[in-house]
Amino acid sequence: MRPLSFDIFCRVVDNYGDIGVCWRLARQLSGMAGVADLRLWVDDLATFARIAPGVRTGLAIQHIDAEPSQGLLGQDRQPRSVEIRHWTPHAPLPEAHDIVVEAFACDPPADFIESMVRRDSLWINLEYLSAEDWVASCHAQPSLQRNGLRKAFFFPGFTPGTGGLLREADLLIERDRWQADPATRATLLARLALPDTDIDALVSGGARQILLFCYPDAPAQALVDALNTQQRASVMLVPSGVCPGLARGRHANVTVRDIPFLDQAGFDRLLWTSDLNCVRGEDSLIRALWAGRPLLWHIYSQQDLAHMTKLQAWLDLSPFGNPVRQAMTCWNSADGRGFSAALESALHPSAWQAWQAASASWSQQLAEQTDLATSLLAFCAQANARQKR
Ligand code: TRH
Repeated sequence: MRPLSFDIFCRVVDNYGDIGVCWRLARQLSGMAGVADLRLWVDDLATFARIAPGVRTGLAIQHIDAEPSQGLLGQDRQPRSVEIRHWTPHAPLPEAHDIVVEAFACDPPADFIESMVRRDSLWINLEYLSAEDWVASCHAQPSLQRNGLRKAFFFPGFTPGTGGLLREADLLIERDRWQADPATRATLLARLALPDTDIDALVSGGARQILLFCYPDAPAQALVDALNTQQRASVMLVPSGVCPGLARGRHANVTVRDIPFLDQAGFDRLLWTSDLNCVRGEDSLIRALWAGRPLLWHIYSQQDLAHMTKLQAWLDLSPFGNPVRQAMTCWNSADGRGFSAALESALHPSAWQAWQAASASWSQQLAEQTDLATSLLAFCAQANARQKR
């Protein structure tokens, strides 16, 4: 079968999740044997550059390294690059590729759709992540288009019958190798420009490393309060600009520090070295699951509390015990008092051990599912083969 070429369209609505998911998908697909050319169209290069520092904001077309993470990855990496197109109203539009992925219903330009008709491209709408039951029944369903184009909805998901989760080949092996080498952690912490006292506390003083990546309404002070009930000190790492209402510096036994944004590979490594990962949205949740460490999810809020139904569906699938579920429900309801009490219970030594074990085994279990990029490529290859018959 001939390799397939891809266009991926990404509109940054807000935050980093739209480009986070598309960049990860583009990088993974571009390294796969069944994929020929790949273009990633992005309307907001400034946001993209925060998670991929190689991106230049003034360029209409550029090729950037798919796996940068300066100094943190092994030397045996083959450099791979991805073609980035700045998607503006006047961007020149080449002929469409075999497969056109629009992320989160972002609407490719009308002239480009005409080119898709000429090419008979397969049109994929990559949907948002949800653990709700209905996802499997809607996944991969065709949607007939008046212009004759074949279009399908592709849903990521946690269960068989969905498109799966983004996970690079050998990610967990790489994670285990990284976690087994303490020197790598020290290199990463040094890159965050933390004071030596914090690095010592984390590397040799037994302090708990907490990553705090949440939306502004998370009861972050209650997290600090709960950690302060513990004998073990904590160092909380907060990506710059996140949770501006939380004072930086010492809060008794908890130290809160700003850290710079990392590229995605560096961010993964930060998750792999933290004891508790507070993550948000869509992509950082999945990466924290692959870290196999305790996590607190701050879900992206939606109208009419639709996000609480999504959160419950995900908690129902999870192997977590009651205090953890309760903590996550309160974290997402801005219920600081309820959150502190639940988290204190979840940090009790036996509950903490159970949380750690459940996190590690869920990660392993989810990794048995086919990953999203592999499922997507297989789906596209099959659809194209059927079309040719
Ligand atoms: O930034 P987010 O809140 O994005 C959100 C969600 O995706 C939400 O579902 C969506 O509707 C909305 O955007 C439009 O959280 P998320 O999804 O975790 O994306 C963050 C991305 O940023 C992820 O790819 C990880 C990356 N990242 C880095 O690469 N380096 C960093 O230092 C940090 C903090 C994040």
